[in-house]
Amino acid sequence: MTEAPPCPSGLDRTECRVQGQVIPQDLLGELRETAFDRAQGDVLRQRLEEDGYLLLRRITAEDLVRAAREEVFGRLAEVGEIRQPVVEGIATGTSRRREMVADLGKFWQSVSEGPALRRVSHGVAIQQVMDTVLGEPARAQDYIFLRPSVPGRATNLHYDFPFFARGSSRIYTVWTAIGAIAACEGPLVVVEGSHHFRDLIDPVLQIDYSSPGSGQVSITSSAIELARERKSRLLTTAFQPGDVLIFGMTILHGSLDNHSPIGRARLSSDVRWQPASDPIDPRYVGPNPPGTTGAGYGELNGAKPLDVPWHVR
Ligand SMILES: O=C(O)CCC(=O)C(=O)O
Repeated sequence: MTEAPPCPSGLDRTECRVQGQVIPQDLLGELRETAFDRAQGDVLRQRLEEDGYLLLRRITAEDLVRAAREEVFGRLAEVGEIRQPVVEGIATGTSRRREMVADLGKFWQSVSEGPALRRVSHGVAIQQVMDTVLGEPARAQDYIFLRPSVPGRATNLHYDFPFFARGSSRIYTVWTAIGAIAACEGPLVVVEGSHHFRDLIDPVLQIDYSSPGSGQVSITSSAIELARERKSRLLTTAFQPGDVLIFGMTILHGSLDNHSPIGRARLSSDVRWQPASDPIDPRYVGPNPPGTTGAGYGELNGAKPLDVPWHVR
């Protein structure tokens, strides 16, 4: 991958910001890496249980990741949002998507279903990883959350339960870095030990996800204060192309701020995986998945033209 780093590579701690604030050094930590070995499913499961997540480096080959990046950013360049050369992912700050596209949801579905992207998000490499992690054949939902996150966009801390609570009770998110993501480009962040915060998790598990009003629990108060009060840390890393972070439905996660000084969009995908033998939530599978609300791909933040900021899921 040829993109030049916009801020120092590696985890430059001074570049880690959340909700507009630099994370104090004592509240910041690095996600622990695990080596992927197909013969060591037990070790992976134990680590997932302990840490609440698995960080596996460079799972998908770099040429496939690059092709996916070029495909997605190429589509966004067509609507005036990304500059050439598209692999650099530099946002123009403007958008012609509304004028050029009749249906924003359909447009986003077509980007989200690009063949090069799918070779990464649903490819052989991640399939092998998830078969190994689950210890049985794994299946991915078809619906994909593709996130070109420009400066000004970030994801608040949240638990994924009850969002993906129908179907299997053994669902994992596989979040994939589609290109390098430096500390200033809004990498994923996990709250250390938050898979044990019973006072937060238990009420989340009580949510009646089948009632129309039920939504996701998003922590909009200060992430830094939350880490301090709980004697925890915000864990992140400088992601490399093809890295994956795997986690369950009950760990607090979100993103750091993207404050790239050169306006680079951070590109990632997240997809839910589960044992193939478990029932699957019909909202997220099939040729036209209805999605959580029934609006299909149109309900996703990715469907919003890149000139719109967001600070929610
Ligand atoms: O990539 C992000 O900003 C958030 C990802 C996320 O919330 C997820 O993978 O569940």
